[in-house]
Amino acid sequence: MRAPSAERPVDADHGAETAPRLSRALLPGFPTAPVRIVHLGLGAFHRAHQAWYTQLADPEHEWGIAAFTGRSPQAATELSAQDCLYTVVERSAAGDTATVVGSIVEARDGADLPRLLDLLALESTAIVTLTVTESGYRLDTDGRPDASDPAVEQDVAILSAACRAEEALAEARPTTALGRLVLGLEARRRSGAGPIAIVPCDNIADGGALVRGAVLALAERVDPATAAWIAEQVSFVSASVDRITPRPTPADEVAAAALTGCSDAVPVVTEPFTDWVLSGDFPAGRPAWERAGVRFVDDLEPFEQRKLRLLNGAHSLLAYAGPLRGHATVAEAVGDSACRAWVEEYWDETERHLPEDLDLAAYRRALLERFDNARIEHRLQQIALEGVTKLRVRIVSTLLGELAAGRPGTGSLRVVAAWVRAVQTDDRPGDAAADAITEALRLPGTERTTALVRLIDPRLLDPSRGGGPALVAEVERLGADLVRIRPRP
Ligand code: CS2
Repeated sequence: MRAPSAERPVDADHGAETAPRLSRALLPGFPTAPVRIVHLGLGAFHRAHQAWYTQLADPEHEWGIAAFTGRSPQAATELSAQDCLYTVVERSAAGDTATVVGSIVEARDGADLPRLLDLLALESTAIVTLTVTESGYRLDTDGRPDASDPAVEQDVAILSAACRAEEALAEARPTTALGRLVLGLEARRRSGAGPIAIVPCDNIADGGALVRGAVLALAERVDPATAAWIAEQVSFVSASVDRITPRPTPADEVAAAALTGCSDAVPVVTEPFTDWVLSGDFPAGRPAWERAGVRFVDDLEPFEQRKLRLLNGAHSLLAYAGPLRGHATVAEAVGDSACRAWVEEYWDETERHLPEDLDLAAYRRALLERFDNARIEHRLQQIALEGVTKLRVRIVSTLLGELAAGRPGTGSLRVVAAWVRAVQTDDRPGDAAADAITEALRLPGTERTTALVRLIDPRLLDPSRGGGPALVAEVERLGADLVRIRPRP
């Protein structure tokens, strides 16, 4: 759903170099709101989405965001140097418009745990939002913290020591997102600051319940008292989030300065379309996000499944099949009639597993229009990252549904086949499961394909579910097809 835009005046004469840097002193209308939201995972998507919505919904400036980075402190340093103001450039096929956003009031290195703990211990902090990527939750296929991940196990040890000894809390340095969250929640429990809402905003299904289960499982291993408090006091909200936001490039700075007349070292370019659907309770209050077009629903599943399977699933298909045909961006790939036909085939198949009352024909038309927007340079390489986690969330349910119905699931199997091909190229996409992929790649022929399919989901090899050797053979056949059909010059 498109929310109204809060545009700033533009001055096309200014260039990025000569223009004054964004600051709250320079621009009137951006008072620093008190922190009431903590965000984990400060990146372009958070800034183009949740922070953008918060500004639009909160003209009274009552809801400030303290945003913590993930691995590198760089985004916090750059944003802090301009009082946390930044430009959102909305790029449509027709042109650009710019909005300066000021709802982030503090940008912090994710390793600044003393500040995180201080904020979560305050009653005024009402919400924690997260964008840590699908694989950043470090879950196994059952949705529990992945015990084979050394960072998870290290955090269990750190948190166990910290939670049992009062004084050590401020000294603890967990490194995973959920480890940091559990530490922050323990600080809140000790301070008696009361209930809070956690809102995962990544492309995961039933994120509230998933993250609740994972946080409780982690807390259980650390300290049952912490777990009991979380179970009682913390609300986990599910979200479907949507706004195509490519990784920023240096050219974005020039575009932003031309629009606002201010220089901005960290602008973000995004599409005009945006959507946010939420389901769950906010026991300590929330911004009136509905003013900005956010929808609150009792049943999120149809919305999130439509988005994850149709938009994100097609993205993954293009991300692996597109480069095999010489394409670098979504717009290029979807402009190739072969790729487009594969997307349509995959969508036809997926539709059978989605509720009928979702106006899927209109949704699909709108998606093609968004993908066709060549002014948004959405790189396939960016989407291709973390294929194992993404395919599990985006593709597997449709594929298993097709197999259960006695059909071959060619549309979704092609995505698996394209991924299997893509991980065998020199330019292999990055993945948290890189070691397991490397191990699989050492195997010969069909054993290799089988191991890679198993990594996506072992159920695909289960004959009682319609999987097994015939499915693996089909993956190989579809993969060979993908590389046989070369792009026309
Ligand atoms: C993309 C998403 O990188 C990816 O995996 O599919 O980031 C996609 O652009 C967003 O979910 C759109 O809302």
